[in-house]
Amino acid sequence: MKIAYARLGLFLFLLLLGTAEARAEDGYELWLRYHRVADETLRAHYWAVLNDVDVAGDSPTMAAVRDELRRGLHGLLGTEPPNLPTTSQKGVLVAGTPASSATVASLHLGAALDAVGSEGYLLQTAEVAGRRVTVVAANTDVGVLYGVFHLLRLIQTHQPLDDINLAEAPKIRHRMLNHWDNLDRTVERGYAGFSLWDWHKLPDYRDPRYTDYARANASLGLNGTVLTNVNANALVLTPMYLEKAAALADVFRPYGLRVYLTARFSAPIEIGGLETADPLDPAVQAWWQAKADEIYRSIPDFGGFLVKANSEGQPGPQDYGRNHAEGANMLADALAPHGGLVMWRAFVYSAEEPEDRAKQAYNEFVPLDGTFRDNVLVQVKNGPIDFQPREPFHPLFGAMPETPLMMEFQITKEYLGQGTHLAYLAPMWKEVLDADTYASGEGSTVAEVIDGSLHGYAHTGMAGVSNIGTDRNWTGSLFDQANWYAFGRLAWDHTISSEEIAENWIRMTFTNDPAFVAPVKQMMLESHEAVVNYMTPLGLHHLMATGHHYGPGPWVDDLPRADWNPVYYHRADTLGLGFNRTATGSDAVSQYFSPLDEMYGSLEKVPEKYLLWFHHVPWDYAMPSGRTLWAELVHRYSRGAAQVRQMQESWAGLEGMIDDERYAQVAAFLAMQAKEARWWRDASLAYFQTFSHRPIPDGYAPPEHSLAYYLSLNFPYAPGH
Ligand code: GCW
Repeated sequence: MKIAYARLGLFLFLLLLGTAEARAEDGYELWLRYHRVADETLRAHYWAVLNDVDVAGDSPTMAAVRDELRRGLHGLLGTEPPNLPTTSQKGVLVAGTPASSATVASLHLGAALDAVGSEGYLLQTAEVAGRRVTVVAANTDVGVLYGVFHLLRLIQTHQPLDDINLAEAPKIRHRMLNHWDNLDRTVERGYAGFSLWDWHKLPDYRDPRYTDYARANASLGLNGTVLTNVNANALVLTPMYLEKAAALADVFRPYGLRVYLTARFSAPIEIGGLETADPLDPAVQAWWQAKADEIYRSIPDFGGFLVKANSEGQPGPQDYGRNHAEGANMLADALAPHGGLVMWRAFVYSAEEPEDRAKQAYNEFVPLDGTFRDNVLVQVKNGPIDFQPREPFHPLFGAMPETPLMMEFQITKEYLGQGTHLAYLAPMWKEVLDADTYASGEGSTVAEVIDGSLHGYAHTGMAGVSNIGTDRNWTGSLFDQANWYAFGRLAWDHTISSEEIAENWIRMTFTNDPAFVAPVKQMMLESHEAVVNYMTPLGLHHLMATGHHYGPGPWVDDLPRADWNPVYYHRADTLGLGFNRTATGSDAVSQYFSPLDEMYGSLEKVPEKYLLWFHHVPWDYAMPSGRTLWAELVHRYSRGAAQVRQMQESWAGLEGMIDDERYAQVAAFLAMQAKEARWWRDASLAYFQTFSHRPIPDGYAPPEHSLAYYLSLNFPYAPGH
């Protein structure tokens, strides 16, 4: 079926879709849930404004635009206008670029379009020949696609389409998902089934789900995806797998989504038959150059390599006495002729080094500032340890003015309740993005570092470790969809509030009913703090059980490396609790710019949320609340557990407002979360009490079981490991 590029009446435009199949409410649609606008007046308004649809251009991307509009408008508006009298003035929707659409060209949007760049768009109400026109205009087809998703969002969230005047452009250039997906389809830290990539059936079978994945990412403006785990397998660089990756790239291309792969540093040995992977060896360099040429022959717009090197056992340049820049630059040189990038991770900490793990990446990378090639970005986790429920921002942000630093967030909730707990992560990410590094005096936020405005980086990026898998609802838990959604929205524009993102998501995913939206938004906004409270309050960190990281394990002290043990991080003893990172301890505070070094280093001035991150604090220390540290700890753990019970109650009050299927799954998961929050609280307090030797204060329940009971729990097959 070929759609004419000329103007079509909405009725005709939608008719060409055919009949929509009824779908069960299983979460598959994500936030792209285009269900009928029930309010007839509003629907009549949309019918009037969008009475004709004029989508110009015949590229695959414009075909995707037409497909999405048809799907969206068909679902939201139905095939026939409501029985209400619509306004006499019928409008037209025009979507295109000045090159593809005569109407767009006639509007002379030059300067405004210049300002939104190659991926941005304008969404405007205009008048052409006396007729109201709603214009989605961009410089490129993918910009048009992003704009159309925005328009659909306005309708999904029931915004009227009068006098729109929006200009949108991404603040960050490389907006990436990182899949920690293995070639055998297991997913490291994945809690939503197996990998979406069915390598065995690729390239011949292109699961339609790949297209829906691309649609979802494009709806957020994500433009890159790393298909494979950073704990990399060199096989993905062999011809057989490159052909498979190329098939995925073909599916994703119309949606503006580029494919990247992880490069195992020792690949020249493993699949190239060389004796070494030394980055300064000419044969090694030639091998990577030939490999890059080969990749670009099948994936002409290949994005580049993401690399984890000399970290947790992965091979790297240090195996040959070379530094991270020498390793990254060698790969960068191979990719440069093709315009490819290297995203080199800064998540390194050495097995031999006795230094505080929180300090090691900074020590390793700051001296290399300015020595990386132009097509290298250094990818830094949000905090200096490892995706904990709360960490202060990583001190590398602001400390490498000559090297583009990109942000790595973890969307999958390895340390925040994994596949079931409701934890909306936008507030956690915003806390980091909005943190002031003081790198160039007051007002130098982490966001300004990574969006390039502070140091003028040529490349800017944000990566999110994916939480997506084969589960029908994509993310295992429905509320984990909100984290994929929030990551994408923040990668596009880090200034949007957590609240606005949550509100959009709830309306698009569930319903616009304010009686549902308000309490659910409240739950979401408080959920991250609840997790911090029942797992790691007051700056505690890395207390999860070994390996799978499921459940509490603050007592673990027998792992081969000191810094894999929770006891390394909490340092509980009879005197107190917490890691002394002040000048009398590891002096990690000195890696922060003034006045943060002094603030974090002072017991009086350190923000309470980071107290035990930076200080070893006596059990009877008087907290701002008037409680002792011990009593405050009991209070926080108890509050976290209570917050979850509160969420459960709020949700119970919403029964009947959405479909039973999704309601029931959330209710069941909240019940699990309540049980596990209590487990976290009780196990942690039972354990810390063996050091504090103080009673549980009046009014707080004692742990339900003995410490021995919690120690005996064992989950050999917890997922994601
Ligand atoms: O968070 C830790 C995880 C590892 C992961 C590592 C990393 C991919 O426990 O599973 O490995 O970080 O980020 O490299």
